[in-house]
Amino acid sequence: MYALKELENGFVYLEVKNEAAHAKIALQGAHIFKYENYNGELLWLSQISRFETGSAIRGGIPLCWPRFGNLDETLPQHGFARTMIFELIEVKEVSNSLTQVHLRLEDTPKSRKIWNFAFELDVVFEISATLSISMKTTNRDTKEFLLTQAFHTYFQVDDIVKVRIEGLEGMKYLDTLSDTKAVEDQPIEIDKEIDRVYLGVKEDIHLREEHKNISIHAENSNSAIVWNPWAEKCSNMSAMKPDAYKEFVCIESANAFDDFRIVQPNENVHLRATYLTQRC
Ligand code: TA6
Repeated sequence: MYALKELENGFVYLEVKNEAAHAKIALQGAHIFKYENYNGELLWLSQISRFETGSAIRGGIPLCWPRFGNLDETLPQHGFARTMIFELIEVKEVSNSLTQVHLRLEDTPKSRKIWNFAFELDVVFEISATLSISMKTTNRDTKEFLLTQAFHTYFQVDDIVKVRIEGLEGMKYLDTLSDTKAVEDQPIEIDKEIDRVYLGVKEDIHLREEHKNISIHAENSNSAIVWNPWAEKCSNMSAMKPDAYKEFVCIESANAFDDFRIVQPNENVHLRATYLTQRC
């Protein structure tokens, strides 16, 4: 089953239900903000997130595109895709337990004012017992463009201090809080603000909790960001309750920093992530 639904303020989202999962995807930003399977809810969503045109939903999987971060001051932080309305191209119920959703964003006079390139951004979700999401960027211009991008995925956790992130051991990272570089020497546990960009990432990342493991498999990505604002920054973040930091961790499969892409005219670049949840 699937249906387009509209909030009182006109905010439109697609609801998908099949035998394996229940999901909700806003047309703005092609932003999935709910994915629940037999293991429960995968994604964290702020209790005070706005659902308004022009404001990115706080939680779920914001799409950072055509920039990750704010190194390019001509573009908003994490780019503009997450506040643009995508066209719903197709919903395909492949089986009783797999629904494919295809959305597209193309350049507009509004986008060209801030990023003067012709492009197509195709986002495809596969909603089943696992969740996968892919972004395909096609350069429809006559000149090449730089692309950095990420799935800024907010994972719901039972208790942030009991979380353990494995798979990044041995990876170099940039600590954006201290602007220093280091090598990860152990599984990541979180008891303060963390904002690290890992480079050279090739293996799956595992988010482990007491009763749940989430495996993150990324394709065409060699960078990943681990972020939690902790208490002080959380209290200053928009659309986040002061203690929300206890409920989520962001693990973001990316093409960020040195892992950027240059997209040539009429060529395309894709980024894909698949999330497998297992009870233990
Ligand atoms: O991915 C980590 C990060 O870049 C943090 O530095 C923090 O800014 C977070 O993204 C949230 O950014 P947003 O623009 O969604 O508030």
